[in-house]
Amino acid sequence: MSARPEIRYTICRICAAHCPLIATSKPDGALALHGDKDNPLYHGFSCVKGREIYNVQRGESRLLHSLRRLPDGRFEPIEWEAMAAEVAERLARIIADHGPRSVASYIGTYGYYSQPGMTFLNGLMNALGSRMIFTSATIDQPGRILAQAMHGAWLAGTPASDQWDALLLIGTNPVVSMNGALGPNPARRLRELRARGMKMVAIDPRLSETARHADIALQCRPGTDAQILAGFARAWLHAGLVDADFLSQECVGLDELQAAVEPFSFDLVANVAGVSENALREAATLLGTARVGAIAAGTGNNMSGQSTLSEYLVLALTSLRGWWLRAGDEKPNPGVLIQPPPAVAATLGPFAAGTGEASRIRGLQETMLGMPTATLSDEILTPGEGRVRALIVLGGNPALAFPDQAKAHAAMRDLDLLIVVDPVLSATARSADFVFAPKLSLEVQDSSAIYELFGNFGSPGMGFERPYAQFSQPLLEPPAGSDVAEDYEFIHAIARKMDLTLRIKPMSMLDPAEAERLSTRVEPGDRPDSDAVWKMLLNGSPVPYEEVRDCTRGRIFERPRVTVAPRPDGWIERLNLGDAGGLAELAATLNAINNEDTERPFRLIGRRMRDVMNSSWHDNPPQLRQWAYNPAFMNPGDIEALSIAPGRKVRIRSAHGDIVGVVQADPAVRTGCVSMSHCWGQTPDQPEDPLIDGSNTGRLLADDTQYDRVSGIPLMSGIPISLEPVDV
Ligand SMILES: Nc1nc2c(c(=O)[nH]1)N[C@H]1C(S)=C(S)[C@@H](COP(=O)(O)OP(=O)(O)OC[C@H]3O[C@@H](n4cnc5c(=O)[nH]c(N)nc54)[C@H](O)[C@@H]3O)O[C@H]1N2
Ligand SMILES: Nc1nc2c(c(=O)[nH]1)N[C@H]1C(S)=C(S)[C@@H](COP(=O)(O)OP(=O)(O)OC[C@H]3O[C@@H](n4cnc5c(=O)[nH]c(N)nc54)[C@H](O)[C@@H]3O)O[C@H]1N2
Ligand code: SF4
Ligand SMILES: [Mo]
Repeated sequence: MSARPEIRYTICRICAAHCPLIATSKPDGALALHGDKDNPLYHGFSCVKGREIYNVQRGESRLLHSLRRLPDGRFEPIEWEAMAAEVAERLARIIADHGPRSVASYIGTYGYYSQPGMTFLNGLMNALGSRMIFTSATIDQPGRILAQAMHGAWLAGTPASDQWDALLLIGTNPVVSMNGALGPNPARRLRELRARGMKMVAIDPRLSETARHADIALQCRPGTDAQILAGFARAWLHAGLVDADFLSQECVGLDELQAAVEPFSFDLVANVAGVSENALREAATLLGTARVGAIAAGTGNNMSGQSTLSEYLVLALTSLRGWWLRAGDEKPNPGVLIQPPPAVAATLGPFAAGTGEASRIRGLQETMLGMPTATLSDEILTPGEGRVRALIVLGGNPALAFPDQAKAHAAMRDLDLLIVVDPVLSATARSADFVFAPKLSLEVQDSSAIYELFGNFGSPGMGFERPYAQFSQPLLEPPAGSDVAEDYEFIHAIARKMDLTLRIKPMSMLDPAEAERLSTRVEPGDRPDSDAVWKMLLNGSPVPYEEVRDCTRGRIFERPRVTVAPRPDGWIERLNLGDAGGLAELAATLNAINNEDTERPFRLIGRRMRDVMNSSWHDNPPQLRQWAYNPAFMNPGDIEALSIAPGRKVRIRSAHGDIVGVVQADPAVRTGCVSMSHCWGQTPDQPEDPLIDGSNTGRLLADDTQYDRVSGIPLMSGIPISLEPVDV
């Protein structure tokens, strides 16, 4: 019998879905990766980004050593523990001179997907006494979490997708982005649900890969989601298509909501949003007559000027229909690695979104999501007490990702100390004083816990709808001759040199007393291995860590059934449909109805591209087969009217800046819109070839002119622009 290649299992942590992958060794020792057909939730799903992780992790751009900047600007390799000692010394000096607030951290995409690193970095910031913790969440979909402060959070959560008669998707394209609503294999789930009779309405200026399966697709003008949702609320209230029992028992503020949505007749909304009155009416009826349904939104509505407002209306509409799990319903996932909120039919909140630390910028403040990231550049560049002087970046790339790219790049350069944890010399790392080269996913332990956690944030169809979990063990040693360690080891080495004790909290969202009880002290002299760290992160997990650790192939766990309990007697909190701030913001949209900009007649809208994740690994050929840059997708009619040939370059100008893009015809894009992905291009000090590097749309965005009053997320989609052909 010939030897069969050994089959092993891992997890892709490129995006939220954390797909299980099967790894087999090729004769040359390389790993071939593919999806797991027998997996009960993913059913073999994987994408090219995941199947390429071996190649990118073993690719030429990977850093095999940490780097220190020399006085002449060049980098030299440095042994990582020695680097941690130098970093510690410089941080101590900065704190002595400027106070703890002068030290900030920024956690980007791979900070979230490297939970040991993120938790240790948060622990270090707490130990230093700085609340200047920034994450990508406040330039992403911050309203999704922060609107719950205004509306309240329904503890029992949302019904599972097999219950839905209808789904409303707003500004999200889960089939490509895995952004929730349809679980970990969205295309398949959508097919199954539609075969069962589920109807779908999509609101998106582009007929996206998901929206094209909708029964009704509302290809709206960007930035008109709140008006459309207000129109739905009005229609439901007029027609009595609301859950009157739920409203009377669980909600307050109905009269205020009713008054606030009254001006939003479909006649007016059709005009504002540029969609047909008939389609709006049909969509409202389809959704309003569904017994159980779900509403999920994404970056589209959050980035187009109505983040908290549109998400507040998502919650209000969900409550009008009573689309929450109710007493007696079974909770689909009682939890494996993550403690779910208590299964009771009751409301937590409303509560204050702000949580303490004031930003020095634009009167904004810290929220549950940390400090407002769109203020970080100004926190660095603006002189005065508390100015940020040192920044630790974990798995993020501000120089390509932040709105107002030129300012963000200048801010990175202005810091006294920039430390970047990144496997490549990213656009941001090029400005760093120290770059730490981490171990990568195939070389470390990992788990499905983060996707399970995302399922507890109150958005339907996010996370696992069954008690599923997977744990992965390292499949590879780091490359020969490398000097790498895990993100958390580096952060802990800094703490050790500064003689700081770190408190490591579990990943679950817990009340403060419980979080304190389940947190672990890591002393300077400790050397926790990865196993010990995961045990800390999963402390208090519904299934004990030891039972899950060996489950390297994802599976569904036997868990006792959990039924939602009725609201306990004396519980006073109720969902608030009448938040004054939110409704005032809705009223203000009535004044902004004729915002035509004749100088800038087009609107730049955001999108994600299937084969790349934000700025990561744009140098891997199999991921660039379809697009090696980020085209400016436009409706063919617009291209013809402008007499630009597809494939030609155009100068794209906003009120803030300009870039050159490459035009690509796409009939799915609404007339008047230019659909372009983010995190491409170069920093402003480098030449940028749009056909090779792509174009950085962040250069077109201002971070300080139009922004959300709660999270500070600036206008990042629906940007007024002009287009002009570029002569070669
Ligand atoms: N104009 C515009 N701007 C946008 C957006 C938009 O739609 N339009 N979207 C915004 C959104 S939603 C987001 S989330 C942000 C993204 O903002 P960021 O998270 O700051 O940007 P990323 O490109 O995701 O940065 C990921 C970094 O992690 C590194 N990395 C990859 N693998 C690993 C790993 O295993 N470990 C570590 N430590 N690092 C790793 C990559 O090399 C890369 O440098 O961009 C925002 N910016
Ligand atoms: N392949 C891939 N997957 C990714 C990423 C990636 O870069 N590549 N990035 C990851 C990240 S960081 C995030 S945050 C998630 C985001 O996940 P999603 O929110 O699903 O992001 P997109 O796929 O860009 O879908 C946003 C949709 O909003 C539409 N849109 C733009 N403006 C408006 C508007 O004003 N109103 C409405 N209603 N729609 C609008 C766009 O046309 C687009 O189809 O995806 C993640 N997944
Ligand atoms: S969908 Fe996301 S997690 Fe799954 S293989 Fe692709 S990049 Fe990896
Ligand atoms: Mo994001």
